[in-house]
Amino acid sequence: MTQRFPHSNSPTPQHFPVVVVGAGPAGLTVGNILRAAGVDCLVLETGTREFIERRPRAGVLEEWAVRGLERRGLAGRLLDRAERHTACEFRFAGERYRLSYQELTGSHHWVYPQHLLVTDLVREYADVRGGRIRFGVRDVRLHDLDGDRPSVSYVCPRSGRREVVACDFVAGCDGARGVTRSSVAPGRARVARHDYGIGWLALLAEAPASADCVLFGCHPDGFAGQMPRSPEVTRYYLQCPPGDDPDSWSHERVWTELRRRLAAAGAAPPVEGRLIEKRVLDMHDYVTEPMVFGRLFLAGDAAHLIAPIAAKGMNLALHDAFLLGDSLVALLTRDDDSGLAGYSRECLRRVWDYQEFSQWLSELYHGAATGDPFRSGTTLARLHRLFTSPTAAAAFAEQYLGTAARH
Ligand code: RFL
Repeated sequence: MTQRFPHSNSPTPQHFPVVVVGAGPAGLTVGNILRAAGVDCLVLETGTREFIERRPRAGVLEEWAVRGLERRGLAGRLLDRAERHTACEFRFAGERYRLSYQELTGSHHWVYPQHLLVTDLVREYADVRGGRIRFGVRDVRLHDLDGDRPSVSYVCPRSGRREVVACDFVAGCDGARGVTRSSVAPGRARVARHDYGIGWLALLAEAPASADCVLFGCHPDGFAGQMPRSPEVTRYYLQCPPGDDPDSWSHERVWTELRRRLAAAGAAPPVEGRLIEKRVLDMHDYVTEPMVFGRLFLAGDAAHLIAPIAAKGMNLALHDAFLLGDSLVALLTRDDDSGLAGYSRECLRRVWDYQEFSQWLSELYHGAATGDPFRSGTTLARLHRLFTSPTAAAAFAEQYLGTAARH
């Protein structure tokens, strides 16, 4: 809950036009946009710089998102180092089916590990654009969000004292486990949730990928996915029961299942390597509506979570951040509030579109493993349709690349 301006034991409360809570892709992009326009802001982050620059997560970026970063001067290193992906491959019923989405949409994906993007964004924000950022903060609290003098307080890791920062706006970019969403008074936000009832064992292997593109294995024993990340590291997913114990997945068991579920005629088996990350994700989504509460603007996973089924979360976080950063600049430098007024509506259109695609794709991945012969039959029909109907393939490609002219 938002709290009254607290008693401060910091010597002089400071003021920033914008306080950004969270230094992930969303928060750092907002911060960079503000700094480029000469707007002062403060980013607060619970992790250390080293920690956020090493945390592996996403890797697939849609082309419009990279163009958005490029337009804001934030894609230099990414465009030098990222890999361009133009196709994906489905494997089912022992066969492989390649879908060249670039041919269908003229658009492609970029593969660039999230922690490298975060590293680039921190460097640009803090070292190049002179933005202020406090790492390792504790117990962040939001105050007076409904007034025109909100503030954010936090415990400083060095002094152990609570510092208070007055501001005009708070950007809540602190991800799924942050505090900004829960600072909204109960009853003011509608949180829509969806639970897939499925777990994914998320793995990172020290090994090159066995194919030049993303692989989706739709197998009666469960989904398996391969997502190239870099020449040395590959991400894999294996469907498992939600809440499964990652330790029950030995090295041998993981590679046996990956080989089995990704097997197809003429396909090379996955390249075995040391597993450097192994954790179970319980697949679920949520959407918070609206995304604005007084002077608090939520962005990215703080507002909406999308299971990594269609690799959409970081793309949505960037979409929100572009809109929020540009709208705050318009208001603070030109007194134009039109962007902020439409912020929530504009973000949510793409959010719901991507959530719907994710649900649709989930059935494609997991339907064959339900044990229900009816759902197995319809899943197989859906898969075949992608490779027999150019219209169905084009619709898939448009949604997978996020290229619809309007959401
Ligand atoms: P983040 O990245 O979680 O950043 C939030 C930051 O806030 C900090 N924080 C706080 N700071 C201050 N005060 C507090 N109280 C705080 N609490 C937390 C955190 O330390 C962190 O630094 O949110 P953001 O910026 O909204 O970005 C969202 C993306 O990180 C997320 O959607 C993606 O990682 C999702 N995702 C994928 N998205 C894609 O677009 N393409 C992909 O290929 C893709 N693969 C994935 C994924 C997510 C995965 N996991 C971890 C569920 C693969 C996986 C395995």
